[in-house]
This record gives sequence, C-alpha cells and structure tokens, in this order.
Amino acid sequence: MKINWFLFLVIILQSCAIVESPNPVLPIPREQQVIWQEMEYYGFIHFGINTFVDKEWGYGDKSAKIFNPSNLDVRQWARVAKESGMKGLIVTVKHHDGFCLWPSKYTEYSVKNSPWKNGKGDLIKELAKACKEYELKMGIYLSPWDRNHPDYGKPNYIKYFRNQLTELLTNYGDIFEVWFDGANGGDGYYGGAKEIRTVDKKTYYDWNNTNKLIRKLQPNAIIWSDNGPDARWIGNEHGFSYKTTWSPLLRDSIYGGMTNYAVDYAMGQENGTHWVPGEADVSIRPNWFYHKSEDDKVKTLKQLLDIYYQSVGRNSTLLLNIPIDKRGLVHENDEKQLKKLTAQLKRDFANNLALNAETKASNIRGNVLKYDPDKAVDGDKNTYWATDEGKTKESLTLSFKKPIQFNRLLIQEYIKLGQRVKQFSVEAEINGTWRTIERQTTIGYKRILRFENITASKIRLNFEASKGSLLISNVGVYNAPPVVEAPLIKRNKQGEVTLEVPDKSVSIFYTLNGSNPSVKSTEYIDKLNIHEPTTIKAFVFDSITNRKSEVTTKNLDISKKLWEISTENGIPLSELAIDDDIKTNWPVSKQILSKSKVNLGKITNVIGFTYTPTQTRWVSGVITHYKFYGSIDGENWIKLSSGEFSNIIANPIQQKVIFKKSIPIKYIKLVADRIMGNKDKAIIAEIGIISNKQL
Ligand code: FUL
Repeated sequence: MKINWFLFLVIILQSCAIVESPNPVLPIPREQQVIWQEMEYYGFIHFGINTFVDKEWGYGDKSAKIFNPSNLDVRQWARVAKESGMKGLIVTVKHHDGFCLWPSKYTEYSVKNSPWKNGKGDLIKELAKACKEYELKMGIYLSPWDRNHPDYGKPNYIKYFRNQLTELLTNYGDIFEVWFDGANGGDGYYGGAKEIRTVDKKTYYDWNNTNKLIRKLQPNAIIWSDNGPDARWIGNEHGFSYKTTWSPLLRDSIYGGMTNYAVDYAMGQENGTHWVPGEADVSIRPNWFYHKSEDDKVKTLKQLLDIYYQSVGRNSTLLLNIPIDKRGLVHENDEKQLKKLTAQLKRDFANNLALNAETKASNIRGNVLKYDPDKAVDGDKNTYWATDEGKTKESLTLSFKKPIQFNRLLIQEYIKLGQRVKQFSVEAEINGTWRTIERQTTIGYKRILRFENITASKIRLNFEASKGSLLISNVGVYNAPPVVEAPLIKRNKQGEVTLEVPDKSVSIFYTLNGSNPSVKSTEYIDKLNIHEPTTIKAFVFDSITNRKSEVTTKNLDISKKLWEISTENGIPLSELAIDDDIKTNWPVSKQILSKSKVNLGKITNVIGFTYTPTQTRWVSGVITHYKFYGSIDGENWIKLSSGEFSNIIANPIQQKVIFKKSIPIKYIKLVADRIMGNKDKAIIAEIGIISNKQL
C-alpha cells in the first residue's frame, strides 16, 4: 500500500495541535440546569379540594372532609406519565386554597383531616414511591399564596411557608423542581377573617432566604418562578414559547407576579445576566383542575403537537398538566390523547437522515478533528462543531447521496458554554438550485423547524449573527409522516360540509348511507352540499405508511340554509346561534330571546330540538330551565316542551329534547326561564331542531 505521507503528517499534526477550547459566552448554565433541560418533557398534576368542588381557585374555606377520592391510585398517574414519555411529575402539594396533600404538622388543613384513608394517608409519600418505581423525577408546586392560613399576609406566614418547604424537601427524597406561582395575594378565608390581603410581591416572601433554604436542603432542585433563579415562566398558559427565546434573563429586574412580565421579560434577553431558561406550562384541558364538563374538551393531537413543537422546539421545556379526577385517576380521555402524542412524536423523529449526510463547514476551529462539522451529526450530545474565535458568520452544509424528502429540521447549540446564535437561515438545494426555506433567530438548547415536504440533495445552515464563535452539537433532519386522525366533520349555515384534517397529504374516504367506509368508498376532494338528514361516516388513510384513522360518524339533520332569526316584528337578529358553528355565541337577554323567533324557511316535521350553551373556557350564560314553542305562522304558538336541562352546568354539552310526537311547524322559539346564577343574559352557541326524518 502506498502511503500518502503528506496526508499522514497532516493528520498527525492535527491530532497533536493544541487548539484552545472555546471561550464561554456568559451567562452559562449550572450543571443541574443542563440535566433539567435535557428532561425536555414532564407532567403537571393538579389535584386537591378544588377537584371536589369544581373550582379552579378555592377560597380556602371548604372543609378538609370534602377531599375524598373514591379510587385514588398514584401508580396509575406514574404509569400514564411514563408511558407518555414524560420524565417527571410536578404535583400541586398545596394550591392557593391552602389544602395540603401531605399531613403537614403545621396545619390541620390537610389530608390528615379528610376521609381518604381515614386521615392516615400521605399522598406525596405515595407519589414519591410511585415515581421511583416508574423512574420519574418528582417536583412540587407549593403555592406561596395561601387563602386558608390565618397568618397569610403577616410576617409569621413566611415561617409557616418555610416550615412546610422543609418538610417537603426533607421527607420525600429527591425533588427535581420547586414551583412558585406568581399569583399572590387577594381575598381569602384566612382562618375566618374573610378579607382581602395584599402583599408587597417584591419583599413579602424574602425569596433570597427561602431559596437559600432550598439550596441547603436540595442543592440539585431547580427553583422555578417568574424570575427563577433556575428556570422561568414562559409568560402564558398556552404552552408555547416564542420564536426568539433566550435562556439568559435580566433576572434582577424581575420579581414574581409583576404585571408586565409576560410582555417585557418572558422571551429572555440577548443581554440577560443570568441563565434562567423557559418552561412552557399548559393543561391538556381548558383548565388546570378536573371538571367533568371538560371531558370532551381534551386537546386534540394537532393541538398537542403544536404545543410540543412550540415549546421543546423553541428552547424550552414542556410542563403538560393532567388533572386528576374525583376518583383520583387520570381520566381515560386524557390518557388516550397523551398516547397519541407520544406515538406521533416517535414517528416524527424515528429516522434521523442527517446521520448519513456528508458535512462541510466554512470554518473549523483550529482545523482539528475535535471540532469537525461531523460532530454535529454524530448523535453524541457532548461533541460539537465549533468555529474559530470571532468567526460568527459561518455555514454548515449537509450533502446526501441522493435527494431526500424532509419536513423537520432540529438544531442544538452546545449550551454548556452559553447560548449564542442570534440569527440563522436554512437553504435547500432543490433540483440544483439553492432556495432559502427559513430565516430564524435563536436556537439555544433545541430548535425544531417544521416545513412542508421538501426534496433536496443538500441542506445549508447559514449562521448570520451570533454572540460568539459557533458551537453546534446536533443537527437532525427528519421526514415526519402525516398525522392520521379521524376527520372533523363540519357544516356551515349554507349546508356546505367539510372534512377537516391536520395534514393535507392524506386521503379521506366517506359514505353517506350509514355504511362503514373503506378505501373503495368515495374519496373526499372538496366540500359537499348536504341539506337533508344524512349520516356521514369518514376516515383518513395514508397510502405511504398504510395507516388508517378511526371512523368519525356525524348525524346531520336538515341544514340551516333557509333559517332566519328575527324579533316578533320581523327585525333580523344575530345569526350566531343558527350558523351551525358552536364556536360562535349569541349573547341575548331573556326578554329579547322570548320575543324572537326562528323561521325554518319551510314547514318541517319537528320531533325535538337541540340547545348548545357556550363552549368557551368559562361556563356562563347557561340556560337551565326553558320553554320551547312551535308555530306555523309565526304568530300563534304551541308549547312543545318545557323543563330543565339537568346537569347542564356541570356538563355544558349539547342538550337534546324529544317531544311526545312530531309536529309540522315553520317557526320555533326558545324561552329561557332561568339562567345559571340567576343572570339575565344567555350565551347561546347553537339552537337546532330534530326533524322526524332524523336518523
Ligand atoms: C396559575 C395558578 O393560579 C393556576 O391555578 C394554576 O395552578 C397555574 C399552573 O398557575 O398561575
């Protein structure tokens, strides 16, 4: 074999060369913050007195006896979390109402005075054990605001608060995160005083000393609040971070609960003084605690995916809340959606195409192998491609043997030495021509970009501005398969039916005769016009992966195309309650409602009616007692039904009322006899009829 001595020498020299390690760009994380960031995704548990009284913020006056889960099983929580890919669980050991899920020796307001396990239970001990069994880390949410405690607002309360922290951080093993909510002070029970107690959020809690106590008891715990010191709120409860998200934060300009935090600080700052990365918190349902009324409002797979990509994919961790129900279990509907999310994420990141790519960089630090661009695609988080000091505008190209199709790009900076990149763009070589497909700002620990499918033979990352030399530890390229979810069937007032899916690249097949659809059924191409009672059944099929969704079935009654709503004198009124869209609401007073009529446009045999109260997050304006009338001429009315919509406040879903017999009518009228909370205004999402041709 002929030896190329020159090459040999270069390699020897390269491996011997002493190239200085990159200088850190301050601030940098402490080791524990890196370990925490790598958890990426963990769960939040809201459970307590609120669960049993259907509240979000308890006043602190309800008896501990109300806490009585029938079937509490913390192992089920841990199993669901583990199977969902979560790395830990943070539990509301005490929410604002002050009720403690552990038998604290410093208060009577805890599980020890509840019927659960005859007061002998310790939920936090059980959960710590279950987390250990399922290899999950456990964190605690301890509300600084305590609406039950008589001393809240006075200096003594701080002692109580620290005593509780000491119990929690001493008796339950390792705690990975301590969560301090910024919602502080206001009205409450306060041991019977029932008054408003405001506190100076800057000084009252003396956080410095509380944090010192935590450091002493659990040096590895991440302390979370609006201003950290270790991790921070992302400024909203929707679970998304911003496209520009810095881990450095101007920490000392912030205090917990300040009003302009979300707008001015939540994105972090390029010139932030301390490393305080963001955590995006969100609930899988509209609210944090369990409400039966939300059983059908668990987030869809599409919503959960968006949350994931906009949190973990934007330099934050994701804290996803699962409320525990009155039984003491994660509800089946929530578990189902969590599993869908996990399965889809597994598919999305199944095959990293970058691992087979050839890399080339415009600059390599010291020209040594240690900082070679291959280090960005070697699947090792501890190695990275680096540029020379001062080299901030450089590029990294990935070339593929043959063109690849991709729709996800994942980039990670080596954050142990600080967050650097300020701006970058992505180009793809498509049929021999370079096209810019994205231009973005920050990367940080992890940035994931989503695109439509792109087929390219090369991908180039152009780093356009950075706070220091570039340190890229990972680049991933993926071709995520489409989301195969049963279509959402919608009809508008005109009678146009659409079948909606999150991913357009799939096929949808449907039937209109009640039979089960197959790939041989009609393929959905464009909206359908359906005016007569029809059962539509549809499913999604992805021919590339051969996956099929479940079948969605929707029974459509006659369309509302001809419907009009007016006052008794024929003055038109808002159509928001007859537009076949439950997302739009008609706010109307009792009086106007009783004097309005819906014209069906033609005489129709009606056997019943439907009423849907508002479906928004806060339930209000719900009609609990009603009368329903029909008429041929819009002047002479017959009462067809009256009564109450039982359980509608707890479960405000569509109500169906069937009459004794069907009747031909042209006009209908709904009268609100009573509205929730004895209010005068109803907020109606939709009114409909059930025709006797209904299926
Ligand atoms: C908020 C609290 O007031 C909510 O009740 C909930 O616990 C959420 C996670 O934080 O600020």
